[in-house]
Amino acid sequence: MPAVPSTLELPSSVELGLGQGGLAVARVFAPTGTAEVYLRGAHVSAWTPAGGTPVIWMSEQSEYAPGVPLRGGVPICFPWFAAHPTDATAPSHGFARLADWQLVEAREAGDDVVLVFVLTDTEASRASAWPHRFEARYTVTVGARLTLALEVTNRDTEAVSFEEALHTYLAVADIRQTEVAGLEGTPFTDRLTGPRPAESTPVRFDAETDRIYLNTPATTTVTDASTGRVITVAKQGSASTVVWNPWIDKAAAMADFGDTEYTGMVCVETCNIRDNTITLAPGENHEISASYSVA
Ligand code: TA6
Repeated sequence: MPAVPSTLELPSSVELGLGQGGLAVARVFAPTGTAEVYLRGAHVSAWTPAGGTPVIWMSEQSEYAPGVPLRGGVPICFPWFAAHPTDATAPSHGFARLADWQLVEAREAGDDVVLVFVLTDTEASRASAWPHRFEARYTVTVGARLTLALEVTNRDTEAVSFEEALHTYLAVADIRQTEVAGLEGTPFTDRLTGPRPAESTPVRFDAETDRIYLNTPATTTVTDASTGRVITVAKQGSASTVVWNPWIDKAAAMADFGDTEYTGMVCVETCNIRDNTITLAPGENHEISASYSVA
């Protein structure tokens, strides 16, 4: 399937080219911000608001090879989150981030640029651990804000359930001076130590942190005390949030993650996972979205 329909007209603010590893990439030059999106996984790998510094983080060690997800940016986790519950051979975080999405629309909207990517079921996906007919439509709006919206439609003749996450890696100057606020009062599951009671203070980082918050619509803020930058993550259609930093040992254990890179990133993930799994009747659709802004 061609990654871009030959009939697609691109505005002058959008260029299609080859990125790292020879992978197809769409580069966006809006007056209010720039961005890059690899067609592999419809993977946002960069977003910088005009006059600002990069907000999306990518590892210097990321691989750009078939079958290997990019490390950093905004991986789309679909139709399951983390390990598949029953199939140990299934890829972590689902197959969507490993698939080639099709760029079907590129247009200017005021000072913003809008890209729309589509992924539908394939013979490979139907043979996977999730044998369903679906359409996923991902709208990336680039400007002074970055807005990501994933709409999934059940194209099957039976009800379908799935997990989803916009697994966003945000750039910070120093994780040890960073806090994530907005989840106070919400209990969570620490993937390392199990269910934990709600905390009354923002999340701070002094060790590997991997927290799943369920049943929360909360907007979160990432405050980087060393630069004073505040990134706001506002979400719609999402009941779960994951906060992750691998810290020292896990960073060292990942070949596509530099040993000291953990200090420069934090994942704030906009999800519907675990108890917040989505179920759609035939023909039904659901949209999850996240909007990032910087002050
Ligand atoms: O979102 C947190 C998490 O589930 C962590 O446990 C860690 O595995 C991370 O995702 C990255 O997963 P990946 O499959 O991209 O290496």
